[in-house]
Amino acid sequence: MPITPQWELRAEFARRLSHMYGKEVPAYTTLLEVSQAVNDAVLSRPGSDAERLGSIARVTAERHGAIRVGTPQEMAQVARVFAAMGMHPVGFYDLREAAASSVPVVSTAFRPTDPEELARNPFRVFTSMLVPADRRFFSADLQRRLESFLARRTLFTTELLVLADRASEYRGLTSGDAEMFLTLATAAFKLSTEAVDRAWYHELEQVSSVAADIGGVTSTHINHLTPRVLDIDDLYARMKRRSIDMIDTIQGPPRWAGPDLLLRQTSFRALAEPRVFREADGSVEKGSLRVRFGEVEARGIAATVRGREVYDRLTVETEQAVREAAAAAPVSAEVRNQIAAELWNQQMPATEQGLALHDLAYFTYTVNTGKQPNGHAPSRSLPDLIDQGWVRPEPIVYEDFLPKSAAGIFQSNLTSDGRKDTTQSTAAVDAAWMEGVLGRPLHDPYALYDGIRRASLDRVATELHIRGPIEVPAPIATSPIATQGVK
Ligand code: OOG
Ligand code: NI
Repeated sequence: MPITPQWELRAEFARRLSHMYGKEVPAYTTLLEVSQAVNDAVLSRPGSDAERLGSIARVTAERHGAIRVGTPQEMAQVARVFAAMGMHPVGFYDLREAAASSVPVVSTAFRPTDPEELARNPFRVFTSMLVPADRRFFSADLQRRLESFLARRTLFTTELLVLADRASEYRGLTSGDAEMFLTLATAAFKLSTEAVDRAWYHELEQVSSVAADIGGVTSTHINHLTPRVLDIDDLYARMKRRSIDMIDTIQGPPRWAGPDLLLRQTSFRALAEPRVFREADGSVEKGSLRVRFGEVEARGIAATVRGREVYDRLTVETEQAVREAAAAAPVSAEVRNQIAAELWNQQMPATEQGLALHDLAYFTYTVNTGKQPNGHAPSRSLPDLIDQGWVRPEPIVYEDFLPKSAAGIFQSNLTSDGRKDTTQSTAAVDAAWMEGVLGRPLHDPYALYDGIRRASLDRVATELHIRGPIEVPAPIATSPIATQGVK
């Protein structure tokens, strides 16, 4: 019987979610149209090397989703549903720390990890789970009531989970099973029409609107779906011209002289959506909630641990310089970008060659066939091989997220700041704990990028007859995920 492979399940799931979300949130459809126009415009620029960071077929279909769940059991079930489609947990993000307002969640992202799978369809889902045990947000009494509310709900049917496990075991499903799996999986993320208990929702909203969105209702839903664009500054300008209420800034690196690095994101305000509420007297009333929004992103080259350190330092320096400038005059988004770009232009090499040479970003390497041996044998040092022109770098796309930007996205769309009592103890929740919840390996993003680079260097060593492994510069620190969770 013909088998629908996992990547086709993933691509079709992304298509169906996109279709469903477009019907639920019409502004998303506008965003897709504008994104497409931006990408077409970039590709038609003379000498465009836009496809250096992914084929246009990949980029056009590329989305990330965001979902939020309440309990370790729900997180473990989500992991089974995504594993069916070849999406595995990568990275640990502690939004409780990264956000200034009340965001009581920790997160990971489910995504393909192999380069071939990413090229087929890179769909990824940023997945957050509540931490009701964290006393900075929840009292013991509220924790107990929240956990018992969550324990009574079922997000994923047994039928869906059985099909998911079957897909993982056989690396795909027969066409009948595939259709059923996709129908059930998509439906699990549809906005529910069930009545929301007004008092309960409101009580949680006092603590955090994210807590209310997750634990105030008996189902889950896709929070946003994000297309990828090749020029996010152009997209931002076009959306503003259409009078769409965008957040103030593009988060992440600035527009600067060098190539796109990591991730730049921006979003527009949550839209009020009609929902039904159950009142204290048992009556049912119509109302609305503003929890979902639109987001768009531009992806750049993955940074190494060293590059990430420079990025984090530049982010801090930018904040400081913006604060200083703001003391004299209000700082517009444009001025903010100028301040950041100036720092970047001073401190970050502005070419792929420079980023590779200083081990700031990840590349795969191929033998430079134009290179004439000049009497010297190629050395085993990667910087020497780059510097002497033996190898050519090809960028590896950043496939993950940035906790500060994620916190900014959460925050910019909250209906209230909520409460956070920083004098209370935190719940000890880290990457190792998350791995236990998931019941499967939690991948370290740096290790994945490193593995892709290493495989290419091993091929180069064979071709150039270099004995022993090619040496990359020693990292200056261990990977952040191994120590304190991805910062
Ligand atoms: C997730 C926010 C993070 C991103 O792109 O950084 C995110 C959420 O709002 O649930 O999606
Ligand atoms: Ni997002």
